Amino acid sequence: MPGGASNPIYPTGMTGQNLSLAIICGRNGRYWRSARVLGERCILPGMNQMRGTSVSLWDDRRRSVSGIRIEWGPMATSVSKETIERRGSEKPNRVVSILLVDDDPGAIQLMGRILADVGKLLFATNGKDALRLARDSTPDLILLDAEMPGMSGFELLKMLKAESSLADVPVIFITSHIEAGFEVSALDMGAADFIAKPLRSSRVLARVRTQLRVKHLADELRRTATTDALTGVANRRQFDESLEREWLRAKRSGDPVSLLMIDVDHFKLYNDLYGHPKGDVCLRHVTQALLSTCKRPADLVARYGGEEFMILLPQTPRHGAQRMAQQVLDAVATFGIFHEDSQTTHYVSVSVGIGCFDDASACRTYGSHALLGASDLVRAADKALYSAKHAGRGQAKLRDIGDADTSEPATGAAP
Ligand code: GH3
Ligand code: MG
Ligand code: MG
Ligand code: MG
Repeated sequence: MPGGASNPIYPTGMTGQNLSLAIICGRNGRYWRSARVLGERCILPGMNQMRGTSVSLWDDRRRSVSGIRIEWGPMATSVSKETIERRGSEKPNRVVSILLVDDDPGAIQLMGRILADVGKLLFATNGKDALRLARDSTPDLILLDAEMPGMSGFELLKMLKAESSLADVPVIFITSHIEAGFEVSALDMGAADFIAKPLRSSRVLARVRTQLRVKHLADELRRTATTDALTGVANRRQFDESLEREWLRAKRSGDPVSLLMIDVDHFKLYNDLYGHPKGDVCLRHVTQALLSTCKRPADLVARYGGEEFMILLPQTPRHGAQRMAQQVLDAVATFGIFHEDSQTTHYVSVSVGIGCFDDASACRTYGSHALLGASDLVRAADKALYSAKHAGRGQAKLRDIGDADTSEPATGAAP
């Protein structure tokens, strides 16, 4: 392996060409990336030093490119076998945040000192400020004084529990009341725990740490219940819930909504040729490609099942969805995952079915969309996908929600 750390890969005389790069890691790994030759330099998206690896370049017809000089060195960003396998399940380490609410600044100072090393602390001396801070930052835990002028701790607790985004934030009540009845009503209202004043640092720390542990486990449980284990994106359950919500919203507001159903082409052949574990890595790469096309926070990428994915596009009319579909096709092609047995291209490709509901939907004009459901949008996308497969794969087709059950032909997806 050529080892000059400062030597990039220089194909010669290949300017403007797309090449595939095989990276062979030790005995058991082989990854394909597409590379574009700009000037003299071979640009490899997402590549950096990979120690102990060798590389080869191939042209579009899978011939080893002759007359080129391949040297190895650091490139722009890094990808390693571990990185590829971890992709999709990565989660950055997050600092916990705790909101302290008490009308007595002395009590806040004391709690602040006790909890200084536990996480990021936020403070409020009345219920109104506390509610605003909680809405803005969704803390991991709230320590709440029961007796405050204006909005009491009990009133604030009731409001927190009524907001879906804050209902799961544990609240520890702090009070000088020590009667059992007081404690029971706080717990009945949804408080997670109870600490009596005067505050002792060991007791506060132990109770806070316990609640943070429970909260972490509950968050993990929620995450795994809604996340696809292989790819890290939303699973079928989360997709179904989001689609239902967005469809009801679109029906009510009249906003458009579109759906891309994406299916990997000839994926059975990919598994047959390279084996299931490589097939899994390929699905992760396809997921990365799909994620790279989503720019808006409301867009949702989900694994629908097997090698089928969905991208839910709220407030997106058909021309926007058509543009997105083209970006999806391009993004998957840019990954340049070699698929020698594909009957479409020699790389992994996808077909896309677009289902849409927007101003151009005839059902809107006649008001019949009131009778349609979220499943009609899925059926429209599914039928469009079938047309894309039938037309030769590696392309997108579009179908209006109103045509989910008609024999109207799907339209091509060029924006
Ligand atoms: P088409 O172009 O018509 O979609 O053909 P296809 O081969 O992609 O479709 P088919 O439905 O015949 O095969 C889908 C394959 O996807 C078969 C199955 O083994 C594979 N698959 C489904 N889920 C997974 C998975 O989680 N990992 C891997 N490696 N393969 C999977
Ligand atoms: Mg007080
Ligand atoms: Mg399929
Ligand atoms: Mg398929």
